[in-house]
Order: sequence, then C-alpha cells, then structure tokens
Amino acid sequence: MIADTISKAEKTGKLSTDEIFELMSIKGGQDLEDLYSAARRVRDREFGKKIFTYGFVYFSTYCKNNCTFCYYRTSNKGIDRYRKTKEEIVELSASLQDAGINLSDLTMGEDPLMYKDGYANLLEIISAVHDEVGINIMASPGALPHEMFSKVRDAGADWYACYQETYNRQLFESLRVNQSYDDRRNQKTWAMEAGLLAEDGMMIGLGETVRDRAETIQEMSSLGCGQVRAMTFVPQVGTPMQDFTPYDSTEELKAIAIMRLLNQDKLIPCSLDVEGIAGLKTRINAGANVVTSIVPPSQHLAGVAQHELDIENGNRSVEHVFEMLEDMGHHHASSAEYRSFLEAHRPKRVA
Ligand code: SAM
Ligand code: MD0
Ligand code: SF4
Repeated sequence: MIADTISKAEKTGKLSTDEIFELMSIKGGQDLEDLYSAARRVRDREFGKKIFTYGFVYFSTYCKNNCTFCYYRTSNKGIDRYRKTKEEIVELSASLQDAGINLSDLTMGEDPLMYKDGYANLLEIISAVHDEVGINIMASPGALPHEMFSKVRDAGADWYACYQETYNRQLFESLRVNQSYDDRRNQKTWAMEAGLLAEDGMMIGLGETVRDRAETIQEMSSLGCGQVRAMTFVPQVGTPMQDFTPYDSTEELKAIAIMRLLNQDKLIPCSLDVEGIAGLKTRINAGANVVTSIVPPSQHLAGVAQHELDIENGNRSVEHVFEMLEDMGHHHASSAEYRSFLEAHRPKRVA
C-alpha cells in the first residue's frame, strides 16, 4: 500500500529502491496529496517555517564542454555569453548579502580562462567574495581535479555543487559527452573529504525511466550530501535536445517530496530556474526548504535552464521572493540561522 510506504519513509527516513519506485509511480489523487503533506510535516518538524535563500551568480557562461541538454554548450555558437570581473562578482555578492540572502552561488561553465594557471582566477574570485563580503559561498565550477578541493575550501567556499543528473551510467555518457561518470560521482566525495558541504542533483525528462529516477534518488540520498536537488529539463534552442517534449513539474515535485522523506534534515531546493516565480509555491509545498536561483534584475545575469525568465521583470528578485514566502506562511532565514545549519552539517575535513 502506498500509504504504508509513505508512513514508513516519514518514520524511518529510509526506503528500498523498489519502494521509491512505487512512490515515483504515483499518478495523482489522494496518494500524491498524502506524499506532499508527509514531506511538509517532515520539513516543518526539522526546520519550522524558515526557508533559506540563495542568490545565483552565473559569472561566466563560457564552457569547453558539450552537454547535450545545455544552452551554454560549446557548440552553441552565436549566443550571448559573458564573463564578470572579480570586482563585479564581489559587488553582486555584497548586494545579495545586504538584501538578506544566505548564500552566493558562484557558478560558471567550464571556462578555460578560469581554469588556467591552476585555477588561479576561480580561487581568487572565491577568496575575494569570502574576504571582502563574508557571505556564505557555494562554488559550482564543474568537475575539478582531486587536489583542488582543499584549495576551494581554503579560499572560503562552504559548498561544492556538482550534479550527476542521472545515476544511469549509459544515459550520463550520452548527455555529458566525453565526461567521466566516475570522476563526476567522485567529486562529491572528494569535496566532503576536504570539509566542503556537497550538493548532488538529478534532472527529469532527459529520456530516463521511472526506475532510473528511483535509482538516482536512492544513490543521491546515500552519498551524504548536505543538499540534493531535482530539476525538470528545459529544452534549449540550438542544442541536440531542442525538440524534446518538455515535462510538466509533477515528476520533479514527486522527487522533491521523496527526497525530503529520505533526507529529512538536509536542504532541498525550490529552483526558480525551471518555471520562474510561478514554480515557487508548488515546490515549497512539496517539501523544499531553500529557494535557489534568485537573480537580481538589471545586472546582465543569466539563469541556466531559464536564462531570461522572470529576471528583468524583477520577479526573481529578493524582495519579490521574500514577499511570496511570507504570503505562504513561511519566512526567510537569517544568516545566523543559516550558519548554524552549516556548522551542524559541515563534513569533518580529512584531506
Ligand atoms: N558548468 C557546471 C556544471 O555543469 O556542473 C555548473 C553549472 S551547470 C550549468 C548547472 C546545472 O544546471 C547542470 O548540472 C544541470 O543540472 C542544470 N541544467 C543545465 N541545463 C539545464 C536545462 N536545460 N534544464 C534544466 N537544468 C539544466
Ligand atoms: C539554480 N540555476 O539554483 C541554478 C543552478 C548551480 N549550483 C545551481 C542550477 O537553480
Ligand atoms: Fe558546460 Fe555545465 Fe553546461 Fe555542461 S552543464 S555545457 S559543463 S555549463
């Protein structure tokens, strides 16, 4: 019975892959409502009504890779790309901090200019934001060599984000062309050994089966990451997957709720990068507890999956998001509240 599986997950925080599959196969109706309400109960028990908030600073959209799903893949010629200076990145992070945002997510494509000379530019940017601003930092720079993780931690990053997208090896290899599945999986472990919190993530609607989704949720939930996410794939013009039929958000919402039941005291994003601000409420109601991809307008900044949606009209701005959270009976967490989460969950450094 589905109700028994939900109740087992709520009580124990554990499910077999078959049971995850059972929940990912829910079609709708009361079962789905029960799944979401169990996820909300677990979240509220662990975190109360506070929701964490992350600003998104996509500081270089140049990339040497050719992921088939991504707008910024190297073969997508003639698109508008940009690279922010260190000063601009510091400035943007400072304005996020002043506005009450908990973290600056410093994200880039695998930009050779950032990687040259032992990743000097990347490390300098992280240090500058850490030393001059003091906001918490997530680094999302793509796959790194093993020895880089302690340097990223020393530069001042709290988090390292790197999404496997799927734990189906074959599918991974067809999406992340010429990238190593094992190397990308190891990134998360190496980061945690260096004392960084790690984030893993899955995408939905890439051609995976329901079984693949269940296995991916199981793998992500057993790796020990402090944050796990699911995002629906948004087809991108100029890419090999441009004609894929987009999914609605149902599968993502189910994944968020199941991840919540299996990762009770962890962070699970509601990304504004899939449906814009229209997607906030449903994701929070499925058990998410951090709003990501808040992007200030008028700064010539892009999202990843939705590079324009709701940015210039201010709907992904801090004020708008805070207001929506209040309307839903939640409130954005203070930086002290966020830091106490980090201190409780930061992995012990062994490397
Ligand atoms: N370049 C780094 C990397 O690949 O790890 C960091 C940035 S990358 C653009 C961040 C994530 O965005 C990807 O891992 C993927 O999960 C997500 N993403 C990229 N394109 C997307 C799309 N079209 N729809 C939904 N999510 C997407
Ligand atoms: C987001 N667009 O938060 C961002 C991105 C990278 N660490 C995160 C996928 O949804
Ligand atoms: Fe580059 Fe990341 Fe896009 Fe892949 S997902 S093409 S690594 S920016």
